[in-house]
Amino acid sequence: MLTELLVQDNSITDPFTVQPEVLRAYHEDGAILLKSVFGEPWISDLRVSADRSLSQSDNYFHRQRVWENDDVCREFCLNSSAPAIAAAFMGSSKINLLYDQIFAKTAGDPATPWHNDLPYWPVRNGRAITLWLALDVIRFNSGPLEFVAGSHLWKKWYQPFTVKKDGRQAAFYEGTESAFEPLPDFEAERNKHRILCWEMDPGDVIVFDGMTVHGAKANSSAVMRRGYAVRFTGDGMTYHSDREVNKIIVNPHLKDGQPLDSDQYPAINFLE
Ligand SMILES: O=C(O)CCC(=O)C(=O)O
Repeated sequence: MLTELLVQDNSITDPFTVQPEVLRAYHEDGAILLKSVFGEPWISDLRVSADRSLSQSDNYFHRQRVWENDDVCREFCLNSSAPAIAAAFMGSSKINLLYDQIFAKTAGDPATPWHNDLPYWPVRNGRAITLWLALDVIRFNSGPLEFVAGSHLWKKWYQPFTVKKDGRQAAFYEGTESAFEPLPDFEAERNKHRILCWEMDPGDVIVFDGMTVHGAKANSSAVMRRGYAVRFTGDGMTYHSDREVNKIIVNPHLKDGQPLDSDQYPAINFLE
């Protein structure tokens, strides 16, 4: 197994500027760790939001579209430096918030299966990115994310699947509109790939491309790990309603091919 344990200080000095070497590494690998991006009170406030929203859910593994009913998450998604970071990594002057998602792995929870995200999302024809913010200390034994370096460049739309309440893989979606590729057994073929995996401290962010194959290790520690994922799309992305897949994030007010701008996917503009 090739696991790259990078300890980097990819801190963003100005939210609108990412150092060229950081951007280059992101474009090559499809994922990068940024250290100490967010501090207090974001972390404490988002932990409260995460716990509240997960406790209202019958699914303690994850919860989607939290920002629409939570002021802290709304502020983070729309008015923190998160949108500017997403815009800088995508090279977009206008982005849309697609949705946000809280993830928790309690002690003993299983691995998150390998997948890439864009096949689950009702969007096409542009770039998408996730900012995944650590809300807890995340060590190699407490469910860190893992990424197949460079897999975003393969342009493979892997067959999406449903998950059980603890995040384990359930059935593949059937009857989806798009022709998806069969999902390889990435776990079995780990040593064919360069796998990126980082320990994280609260406030660290992993930025990753919507096409990068990723998963997360099991939480074999005694402590919970929570993460907050915010998904943005870049210039030119349009709506595409594959209603079989992830019904929670489709937008009934949009038609296929339309720009995403809407109450559900708010646009955020940056001066060029
Ligand atoms: O936190 C996890 O276990 C999974 C995260 C993930 O798959 C994602 O953010 O797309």
